[in-house]
Amino acid sequence: MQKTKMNKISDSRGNLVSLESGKNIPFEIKRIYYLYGLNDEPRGFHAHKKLKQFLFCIHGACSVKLDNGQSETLIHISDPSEGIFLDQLIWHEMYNFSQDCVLMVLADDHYNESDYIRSYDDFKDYIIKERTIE
Ligand code: T46
Repeated sequence: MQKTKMNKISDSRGNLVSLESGKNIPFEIKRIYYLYGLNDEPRGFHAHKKLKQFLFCIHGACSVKLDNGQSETLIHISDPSEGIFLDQLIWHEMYNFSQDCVLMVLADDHYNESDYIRSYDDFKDYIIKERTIE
């Protein structure tokens, strides 16, 4: 649960980062959404049962807490060429947004509310059940 550095193509005009399904993004991208105009209210506080995502802070900065049910990782993200892979079944919380923060998220599926686990207790129960089945 760490940041991934993407290849940055830089020249005198600035920087370019290319994101490609199945190459530096380990899934087929079906949806892109972005968050901006954020304030001091934290977001997230859920996990996804199946959805895989890649999160980029393409402007400004924020902090992301990731929790796989066994350990927590706190990541500060402010470099547009760095992304965070949000695998399925990772509880995530985002906060400390700078005023100019723009979070762009690539997802491997369309929006589906039934894929969300929005209670931490339910998340813990769910991963215990998943691990018992494996
Ligand atoms: C995630 C983190 C990183 C839609 O209608 N379509 C969409 O594609 C999305 C992402 C959300 N929505 C609706 C669902 C809610 O009624 O927009 C509303 C706000 O969503 P939510 O409270 O889930 O927002 P965040 O910032 O807590 O979480 C979002 C994503 O929902 C989530 O998948 O992983 O960003």
